[in-house]
Amino acid sequence: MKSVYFVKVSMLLGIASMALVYSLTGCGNNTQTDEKNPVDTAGAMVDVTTLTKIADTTLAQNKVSVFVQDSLTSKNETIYIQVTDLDGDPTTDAHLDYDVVMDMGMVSHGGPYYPPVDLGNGLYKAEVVFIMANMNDMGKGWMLNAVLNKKDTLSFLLPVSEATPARTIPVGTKDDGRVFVSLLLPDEAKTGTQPIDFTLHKMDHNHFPPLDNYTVEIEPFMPDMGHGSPNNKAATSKGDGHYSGMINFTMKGHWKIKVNLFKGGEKVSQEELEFPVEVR
Ligand SMILES: [Cu+2]
Repeated sequence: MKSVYFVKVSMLLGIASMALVYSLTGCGNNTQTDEKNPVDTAGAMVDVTTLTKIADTTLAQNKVSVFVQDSLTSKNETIYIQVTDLDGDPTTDAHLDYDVVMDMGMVSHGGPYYPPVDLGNGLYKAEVVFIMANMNDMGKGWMLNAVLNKKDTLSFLLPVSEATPARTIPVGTKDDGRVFVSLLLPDEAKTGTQPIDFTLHKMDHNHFPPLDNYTVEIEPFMPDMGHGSPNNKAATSKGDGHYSGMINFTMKGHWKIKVNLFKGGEKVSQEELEFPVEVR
């Protein structure tokens, strides 16, 4: 309890001071120009009817809707943006860009996000890491600013609540300062050996570049029973800040995954992170 609170407060202070530096230096360019290959197109079979619409808006010729899986929490999330004509038929020739900003009242800041992936049929996938939750009485919270066909800018308020347990945690590092470590495993997992994915982003003023030169060492253990598991594999870089490894949950129950960042065989994270997982 106490440590969670501590992480929140220290993260908030870090963000506030960063945002202050940002506004003082006035480096006003928050666009990620990195248009590399899409991270993955595995989501190409997304069925919009299974998603939850959280916002929409109607323009002169188009309707733009924002969908999520269930709801948004402070972690690595996938958002879907759909562009249709006024009758609801997909607009296939649209050009879409976006960024995310958190308005905290006195300050605002960005967060890590990836260029949109065109899934076809007017549907776009946007991967965003919400490094904190919206806070009551502190500004408008997270906003997604979409730019349609390089002319219409649309702002959508995003309801981002606290992820419990935490899935995106900042940690100090030797070379990259504060690094946001995001676990992409669901809150509940099944027994057995399975892939485990992370993303790593650092904070450079108001930019959040992905980090590729790490190894994410994982050690699952059961705190109530005092044992771990064999045959785990550290998560290694797949590019664009994405990491993949293998984790083995040998029985049902309450597990914790200890996480440390390594670089060139040396431990470079300043403290060990712990991600709780319920295995059913
Ligand atoms: Cu914030």
